[in-house]
Amino acid sequence: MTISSLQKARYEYTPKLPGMLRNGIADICVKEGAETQSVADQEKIKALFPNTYGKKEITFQKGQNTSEAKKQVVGVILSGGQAPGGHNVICGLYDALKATNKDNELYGFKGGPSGLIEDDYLIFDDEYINQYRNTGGFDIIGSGRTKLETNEQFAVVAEVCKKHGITAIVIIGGDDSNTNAGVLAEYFAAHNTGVQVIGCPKTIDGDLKNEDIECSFGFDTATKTYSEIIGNIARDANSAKKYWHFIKVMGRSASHVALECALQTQPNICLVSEEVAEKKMSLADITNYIADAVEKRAAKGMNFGIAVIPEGVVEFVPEFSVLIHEINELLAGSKADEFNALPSWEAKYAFIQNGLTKESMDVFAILPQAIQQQLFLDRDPHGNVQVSLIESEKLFSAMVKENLAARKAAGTYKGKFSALHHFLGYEGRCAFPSNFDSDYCYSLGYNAFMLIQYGYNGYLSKVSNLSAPANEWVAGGMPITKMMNIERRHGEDKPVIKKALVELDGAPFKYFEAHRDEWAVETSFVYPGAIQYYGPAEVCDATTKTLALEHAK
Ligand code: FBP
Repeated sequence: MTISSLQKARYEYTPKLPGMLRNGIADICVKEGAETQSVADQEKIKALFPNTYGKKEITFQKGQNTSEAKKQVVGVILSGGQAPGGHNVICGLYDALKATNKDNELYGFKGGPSGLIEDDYLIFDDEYINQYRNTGGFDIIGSGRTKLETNEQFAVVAEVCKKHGITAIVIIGGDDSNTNAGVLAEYFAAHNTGVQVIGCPKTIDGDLKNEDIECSFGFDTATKTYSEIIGNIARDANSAKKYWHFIKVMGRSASHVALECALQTQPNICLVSEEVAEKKMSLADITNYIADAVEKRAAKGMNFGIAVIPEGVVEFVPEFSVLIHEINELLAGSKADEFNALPSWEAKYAFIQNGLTKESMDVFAILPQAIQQQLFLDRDPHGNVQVSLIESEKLFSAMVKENLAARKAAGTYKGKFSALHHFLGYEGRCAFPSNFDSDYCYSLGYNAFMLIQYGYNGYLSKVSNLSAPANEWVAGGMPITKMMNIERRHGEDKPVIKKALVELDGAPFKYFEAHRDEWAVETSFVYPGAIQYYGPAEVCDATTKTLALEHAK
């Protein structure tokens, strides 16, 4: 296998562990804290998790290891979208497991949760694992989006565990996967399987975050990668001075990624979906907001700029989500076939006009035709509009263009508007993890094994105090049930870990809000450059602005 010189150098990098995990396995002891309660709906969650509810929060400390000496056979899966650092979670887990007892074994189930159901696995050894240290990607065992959530699936998993003598499963995933990890832990406990379950918080979207989990891994590297690219585009814009760049960034629902990139690069515009929803902004409001900035900059001779658009924004525009809902209804069942059989776009348009309410038709009518067609063509297997595929960067630039044409006709705008479009997502999900993510992930994995070794079940590996140097990080675990509340999902009440959206009264948004009017009109771009792996700590170990602002005293 040919490898790059950076890859080779990264193999040699030693990830930094929290101070209390540094003295070797024999010197790690447990401190149990208070019993916990779920963040809401305590009675309901307690009833659903009789065996795993209310357990104590735990922290590791330096001190004599008092865990039981028994052979551990651990299974691990990666679940959902890729996030930089996943390999290091597995490396940390493996190293702690082998350092505890060289006969311990680590099984990697392939392709995500389905690997566990299908019993498709490999057993890690030094030679295999060493090729993945400090590298991006999930290709070490692959990932997948199968949900592990039914009792039938749990029963199969229990059989697979029994067959291999597996004592614990580690699930590396986002809010949904960790919710399911909690449900699986309860199932295992209720059925006396003796198998433990530990979760690790992953997702570049940054929306698995709460008072216990300061951030999910991968967010640091992905946002730094996108910010590098946005900064490079901004510098090109400022050099050529002739284009407005509309840049959509990943983040299926929450806008943490867009906001972090804005804090790093200071673009002229950054939409925040949560604000759009809170202020009930319409497409016209958003268009006007962007066009105002274009006009003001044009008046200063600056016919260029940067607008950052979060991937999920259109779903947060109230009138747009009503439209999507009506379209889903309009094409439900056999009506989709009727629609598809219509011979021309004109005939389809008439069908749509007939089926939508006047309010939704008004919204539909102002969309550029390419977006109108996209809403009816790109549909998921259930026939629903795939909102994440809507090219919102093109939608807003087309609407701004039209708006500016009207302003030109009215004589208020005399500039030139030429737009280019970008979508940043896959560019960052498998980047070489930053030092932060390399260290954080390795620590999460190492810590996950300590939780297993001390017999905990239904816990999320927790590493906190993350804005301080790694030596001061705090390692421990939190019961997953503590993070749960009841939400309505697919018409049913379900216990779930709450997805964290951007808080409009939180420090990162407040900072952005205080500066955005200036950034909109002036050219205040910041060019973060590429992630640095070697060099001064203030460059290489810097956390995200989000984390720094959230932790600022
Ligand atoms: P996870 O929540 O599973 O980590 O995935 C996040 C994400 O990267 C989103 O930002 C994006 O919308 C989605 O995955 C895309 O996933 P896919 O490539 O499977 O369509």
